[in-house]
Amino acid sequence: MIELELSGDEHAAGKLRPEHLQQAVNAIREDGFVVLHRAIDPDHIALLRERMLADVEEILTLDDVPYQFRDGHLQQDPPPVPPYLFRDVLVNELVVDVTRAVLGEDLKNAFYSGNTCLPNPHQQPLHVDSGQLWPNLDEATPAYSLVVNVPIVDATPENGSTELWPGTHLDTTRSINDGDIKLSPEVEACRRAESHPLQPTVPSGSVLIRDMRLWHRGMPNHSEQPRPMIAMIHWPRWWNTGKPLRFPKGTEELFAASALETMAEFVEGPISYINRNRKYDYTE
Ligand SMILES: O=C(O)CCC(=O)C(=O)O
Ligand SMILES: [Fe+2]
Repeated sequence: MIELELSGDEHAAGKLRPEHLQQAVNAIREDGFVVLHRAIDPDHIALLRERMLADVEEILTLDDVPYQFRDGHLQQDPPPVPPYLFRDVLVNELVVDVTRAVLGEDLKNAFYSGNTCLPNPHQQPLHVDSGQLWPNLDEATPAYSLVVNVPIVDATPENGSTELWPGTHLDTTRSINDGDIKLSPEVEACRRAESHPLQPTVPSGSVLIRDMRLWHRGMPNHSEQPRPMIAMIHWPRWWNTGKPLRFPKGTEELFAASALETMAEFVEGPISYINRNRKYDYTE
C-alpha cells in the first residue's frame, strides 16, 4: 500500500512535491487507492467527531435506520453547517492536487456524506461503488471518479477499516449499467488468490483516495466505539453530477478559489440532514 507523509513545506506550497504527486497518481492507477497522512488539522476532526458521534445516537432512533447492505453499516452525513465546515476537509488543496492530476482540470465534488461502522460483527458483501463506464472492455479506462474518505476516528482493522482489493478497479466484468454492484461469492473466491485484500490503518487526519471501481466492503467493528468516515466524490468536468449539495447561505466563501468546484446550492434556514439517507440493498 502506498502511503505518503505530507510535509509542512507541501502544506505551505499547497501542493505535493513532484515525486509525491507521481507516487500518488501511480498508486491510484495501479492499486486503485492511496493514503495521504497529515492532510487535515486534528482540531477540525475532533470537532467533527464530537458532533458525528452524537448524531449517531439520533440516527439510531429513526424509524428507518439507513443501513447499507447489513446491520451496523450506517450511511451518515456530516453536519453540513458551520462550525463543522472546513476547507481542509471539503476543498483540501493537497487532496485536490492528487485528484486533479488523475481526473483533469475543472473537477467537481457533488457528494458529502459518509459511512459509520457501528460496533458490529457483520461484513458487507464485496462490491464496487460503481462499475466501468462501458461493458465488456478489453482494458479498463482511466479513473472517472474518486472517493475521498476522511476517517473521523483512527480507522484500523480492529474497528472496521474498509477492506480494499488492490488492482480490482481494472477488472472489466462490472459495468455501471449492472443492476447489482455486489460481486458474487464465487467471483470473490476466485479473485482472492491473486488480489490480496487488506484493511489499511488510516489515522484521523489522514485521507484515503480510492477509485470508485475498486472492490471493497465495510467490515466488522470489534471496538466499542462507532467508526464514522466522511465520503466525498470527485468527478471530471464532463460528468453530469445531478442534484447539488445544500449548504447554508453565507458559507459560499469557504468553497471559493479552489481548483475543485463544489456543486452546491446555498439555502436559507435549517438543513435537515439526520434523516435524509435510506437503507440500501438491505438484508437482515
Ligand atoms: O464503511 C465502510 O468501511 C465502507 C462502506 C461502504 O463501502 C458502503 O456502504 O458502500
Ligand atoms: Fe461501498
